[in-house]
Amino acid sequence: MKMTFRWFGTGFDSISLWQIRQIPGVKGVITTLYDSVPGEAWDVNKIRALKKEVQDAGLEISGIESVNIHDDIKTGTGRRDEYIENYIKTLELLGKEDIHMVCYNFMPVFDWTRSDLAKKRPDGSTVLAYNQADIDKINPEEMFANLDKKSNGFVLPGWEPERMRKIKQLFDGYKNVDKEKLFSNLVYFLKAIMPVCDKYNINMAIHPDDPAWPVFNLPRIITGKDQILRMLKAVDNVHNGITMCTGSLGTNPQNDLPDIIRACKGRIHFAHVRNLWHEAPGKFEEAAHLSADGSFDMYAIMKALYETGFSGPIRPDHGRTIWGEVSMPGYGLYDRALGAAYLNGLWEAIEKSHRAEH
Ligand code: CS2
Ligand code: MN
Repeated sequence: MKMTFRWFGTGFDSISLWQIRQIPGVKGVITTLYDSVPGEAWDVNKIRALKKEVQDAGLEISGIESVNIHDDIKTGTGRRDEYIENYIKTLELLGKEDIHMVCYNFMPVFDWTRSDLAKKRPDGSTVLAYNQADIDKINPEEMFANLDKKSNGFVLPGWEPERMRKIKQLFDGYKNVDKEKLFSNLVYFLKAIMPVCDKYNINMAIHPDDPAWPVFNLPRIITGKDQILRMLKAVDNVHNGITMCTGSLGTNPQNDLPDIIRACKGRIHFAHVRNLWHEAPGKFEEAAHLSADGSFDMYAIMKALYETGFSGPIRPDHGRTIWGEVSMPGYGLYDRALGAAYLNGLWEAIEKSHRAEH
């Protein structure tokens, strides 16, 4: 594995590259052109400038999170081919700049959903949390307004205000799109982009749905082991892979995370490793990365990654807000740096005990 850190770019992130460079073991960043609009082809000069900025700071771009997908591709309208063409152009530019991993998601309308961005824990830290009962009481506009108020002034990934202003129209587009339709639109998209991925050796890494069940009656298709294996098989090319996001798949306690890792051997191109604490069905909060702080066995997760030969970028995921930091919720420096150090520690121990045994 290669330890990395998510960075939204100068002007969008409260953290700078020099801070990231000082986290032990972090070699690269996972970044994006944060102000790019889904559906548009990226600008080569902006990609090059980003790459230079990262390299000048002594780091590398280890992958892109995300190149977002236009809703017309997800719903399969007459314009999808045009947007897919643009996506292919972007992939081509990234490949030429020696960037070989792209994370994306296929969630309708919005990315991850939470009911609270700053739930207070007994130690005074705050975390992102989800309670289905709270979500059931509100509509998507209200949820967006609540989240926006608590975002500390940062644009949340996947919750760009321009898109959210069109939320009704976006929902309308999904009226006739059920799970099967969404799945076949994903397969259509993947088949169309595989040739450029083959040519430039780009690993596509779909991010699981978060939470791993339908929200606001919108279909969700990347929710567990069977669904993932079906997707991998439908386009059986090594460049069609996944982001193993423990925090997203783990929202459903039925998902056995180490088992999913083993089942997807060779097709995991990126890993988001974080912990959650399950309070009750449909009610969870994000925890520190440490196993003892949440519901997951982080050692078993890292061991499964190690034993399946995972060699891609990995990053700590959402962290708690601690020590008075003000940042994009989930994306502060302190707790994610603690997370990276902890994951590095687990990995070192697993690696050394394997070597001693063999
Ligand atoms: C991320 C997602 O913050 C998060 O939860 O893991 O927003 C992720 O970047 C996207 O779903 C990938 O497209
Ligand atoms: Mn994730």
